[in-house]
Amino acid sequence: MQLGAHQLVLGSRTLVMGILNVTPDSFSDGGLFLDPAKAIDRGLELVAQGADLLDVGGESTRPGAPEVRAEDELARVLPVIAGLVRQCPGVPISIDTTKVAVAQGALEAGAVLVNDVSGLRDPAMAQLVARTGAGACVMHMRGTPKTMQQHAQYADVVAEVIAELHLTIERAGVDRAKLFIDPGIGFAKKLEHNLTLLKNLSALRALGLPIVLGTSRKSFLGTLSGVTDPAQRVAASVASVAIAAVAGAVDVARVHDVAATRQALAVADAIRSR
Ligand code: HH2
Repeated sequence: MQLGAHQLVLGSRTLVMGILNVTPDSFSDGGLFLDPAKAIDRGLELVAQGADLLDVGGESTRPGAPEVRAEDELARVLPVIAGLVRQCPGVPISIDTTKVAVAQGALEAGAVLVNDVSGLRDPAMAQLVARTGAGACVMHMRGTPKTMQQHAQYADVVAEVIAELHLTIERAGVDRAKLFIDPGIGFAKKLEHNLTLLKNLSALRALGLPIVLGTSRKSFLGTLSGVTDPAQRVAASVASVAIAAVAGAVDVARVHDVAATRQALAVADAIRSR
């Protein structure tokens, strides 16, 4: 996939998208990288650990997170994106936002992919992506981060997620050559839904688009493992990605713990390609 000047090779190994949250309140790393210099250093560290892309976000999407004004979100992410584009020009930068103004500012600063957890729901976001030729990740969610857990009701979670992603993509009308899809683990999903989706993730291949998977440090892993501190859920996170990779159901793993994930994926990808 061509993203700006970057050529992403999909399919030969699972790529790793390093998470860079420039927020005071993200569920696992809030406040650690709010200072732009610290965030840029963290981005460089993730690249040194083997991140193929960096996903920069200025607003937490954890359930019930307060909304951030576009100008505040821009003030958080722009210096970080500009710094990373300057210091690691070979690494594509993604902007994790649902706001058109933030996506536009980020693209102008050198980001090449819009990671929108609302799935390009705002027609202006879809138009921005279409007009600029940026890449986009369309994630499945119902409602908003504030309301999503009320919508976690499914008769057949896999079929419904596929059907809703299909509808969203059709409605957005953007170039499929630049699109990723994402099942939205933890977004309008209960434990049972996350597990069923993970077990059947390769069913999403029916949509014919590369798959991004974000399980990293999420609360369902805490429920399963009994580990309450999200930062300590590295083994559980890595296991979930490796299992999906062996099944050939993930193209890009969105993770906080890049080094550990790359180590596991070296094994998982080798097994998958037998
Ligand atoms: N998960 C989060 C945020 N953005 N984007 C995609 N495509 N897929 C995901 O699963 C996903 C996402 C939530 O994780 P995190 O960024 O670590 O936390 P917070 O939203 O609290 O900043």
